[in-house]
Amino acid sequence: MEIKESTTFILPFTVDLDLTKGIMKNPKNHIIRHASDMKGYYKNDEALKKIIQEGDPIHYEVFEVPVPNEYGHLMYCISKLYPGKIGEEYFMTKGHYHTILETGEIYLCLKGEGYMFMKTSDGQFNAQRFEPGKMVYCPPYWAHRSVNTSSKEELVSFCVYSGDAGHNYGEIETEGFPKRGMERNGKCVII
Ligand code: PAN
Ligand code: ZN
Repeated sequence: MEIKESTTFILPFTVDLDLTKGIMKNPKNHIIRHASDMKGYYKNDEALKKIIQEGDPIHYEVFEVPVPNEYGHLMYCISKLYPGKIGEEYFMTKGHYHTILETGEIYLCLKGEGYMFMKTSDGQFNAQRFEPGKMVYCPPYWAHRSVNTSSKEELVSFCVYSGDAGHNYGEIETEGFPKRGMERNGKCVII
């Protein structure tokens, strides 16, 4: 067997997921983002400040058992985005491009409802619906963010992407997405 320098040889393993709770058991990394980690992302800064002052609730969680960050390996995680709104805008993840732009990602929705918002650096925008059993394919070159449009349920997805993809948050942090998920008359409008 020839082992390439680019791709570390590791032993096979199994991971336990709890699909009803939307968690990975014994994750090695557990990222928790609170409302206070989302400064500058929402349209209504004042509404965000108020929510931070009123207890700074958890916004979303990511559970990972990481593999080598290398070509050939497949990174995977569970992403759990809580329901809520900042003003009229539904809770969302920060969103990012992959550092290696030419790497895509699969999101399998396990629970809840919402959208995957995607955009390209030349201004294209695309929104795909999340419902349990729907798999959204985020192709290479597209930045992506999840939006939870439920009033009561978490949006839980299982994600798989290339081990060497990396995350680039900088551009989304400053430029955002061309559209937002807003509640109008009890429904989500993308404007
Ligand atoms: C996902 C995201 C996860 C959290 O695992 O990292 O949903 O969203 P942010 O990274 O935008 O905070 C993914 O797309 N990984 O590549
Ligand atoms: Zn990603």
